[in-house]
Amino acid sequence: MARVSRELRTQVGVVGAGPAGLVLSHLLAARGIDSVVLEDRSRSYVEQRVRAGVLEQPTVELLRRHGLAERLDREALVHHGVQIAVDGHRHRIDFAELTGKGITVYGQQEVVKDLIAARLATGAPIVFEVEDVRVADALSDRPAVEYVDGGERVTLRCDVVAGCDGFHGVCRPSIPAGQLHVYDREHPFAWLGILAKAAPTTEELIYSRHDRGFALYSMRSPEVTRLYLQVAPDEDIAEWPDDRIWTELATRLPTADGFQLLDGPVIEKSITGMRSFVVAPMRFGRLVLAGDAAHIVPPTGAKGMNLAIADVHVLAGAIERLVRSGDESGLDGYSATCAQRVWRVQHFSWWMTSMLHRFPDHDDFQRQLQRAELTYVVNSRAASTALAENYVGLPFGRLYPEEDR
Ligand code: RFL
Ligand code: PHB
Repeated sequence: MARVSRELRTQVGVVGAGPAGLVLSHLLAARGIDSVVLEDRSRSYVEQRVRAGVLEQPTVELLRRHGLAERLDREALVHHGVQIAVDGHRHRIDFAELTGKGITVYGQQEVVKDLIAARLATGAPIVFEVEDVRVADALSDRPAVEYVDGGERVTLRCDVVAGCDGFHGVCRPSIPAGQLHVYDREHPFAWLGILAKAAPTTEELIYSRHDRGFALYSMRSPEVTRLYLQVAPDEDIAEWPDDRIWTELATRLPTADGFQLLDGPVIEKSITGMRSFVVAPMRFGRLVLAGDAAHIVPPTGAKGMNLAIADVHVLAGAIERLVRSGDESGLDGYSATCAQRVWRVQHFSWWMTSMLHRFPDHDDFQRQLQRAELTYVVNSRAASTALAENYVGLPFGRLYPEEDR
């Protein structure tokens, strides 16, 4: 049992040391605003957690502007296009030509490592392995995060609590039922992802539509490949020994132009369900939600981490206004400003998902429609440009400033 004890004070209590919470803490520090980041896992756990790999250009530019991209600029892979395979035929979407931009392939855990190291180097706090985290007094102007640290109960009193604790965190559920509108859709498949010690045999990602289901070829470095297979939503990972995974990938990925898969030892293996989820508003009094705590997209558009960072870009400005001059207008507008991008990205992620996966309830008619759409997208310059523009990332900030709603 925790002893009753300390009360601490900061300007912003940040719950969660994922991309949203860590980037927020840096954006606040750059504005001279203090924060404490609270994380319920250990440092090594969050630094090892394998997840996203694709950074949009606006994400990379933001990290660079804040001096957080030094290792990224040395080690990351910059891609100028993406490949889409339709039934064994490969097409290239040329981002550079269509948008003048590109994407950066750099593991989320590498971003997290860099953000943690940079914050700790300045002496700013991240408290790992906190327990029993709760949000208190969200409707007052002195909200708090209560938690247990090393057996001691702490009350962290703040001006704002930022709920950056992901989909399974405690901040969103601490908002009373009825205050949030929930939009939720589960998709009828999951992704089985592996990291393999095998040199990538192509320079760009390949998204592959195949009658047996979707497959994705990605990478992390010149030595490590990242691969995904569409599987059933309730798939048991024990049913997928490595040789079954390689056989399935070797069926779904090869293309008529000779692309071949190179296998190697599997270093990591996991299954992720696919969901589209949004809550609105992303605020309850002085508790604000950002990133996966407020919304989830299926990973087909490679958007989740980028969207989390776009949220906190807006949030940092809103918090600055509040703490500098007591002006709540930024917080008042936060959810509506984010909603435009959230729904744009939801649509893009759903669209990519719907074009590329095998749907268990689709009949031949729907399969032909799906093929027709994908074939159009890869052959039409206008449609390819729409895909490319969304994939490389729409500029941060309010998406459509003239749409005043
Ligand atoms: P995170 O990363 O989940 O971080 C939340 C943090 O909060 C901690 N936490 C708590 N801390 C304190 N108290 C509590 N009670 C807490 N409960 C939880 C957690 O331990 C964690 O450290 O959320 P954040 O920061 O919003 O970031 C979101 C991204 O992680 C997520 O959207 C992406 O990983 C999604 N995603 C992708 N995004 C991209 O932009 N590009 C991609 O290529 C991409 N690929 C992917 C993905 C996600 C995947 N999976 C595994 C879901 C591929 C996959 C397979
Ligand atoms: C990844 O490299 O992990 C990755 C790439 C593209 C996606 C999702 C994940 O759409």
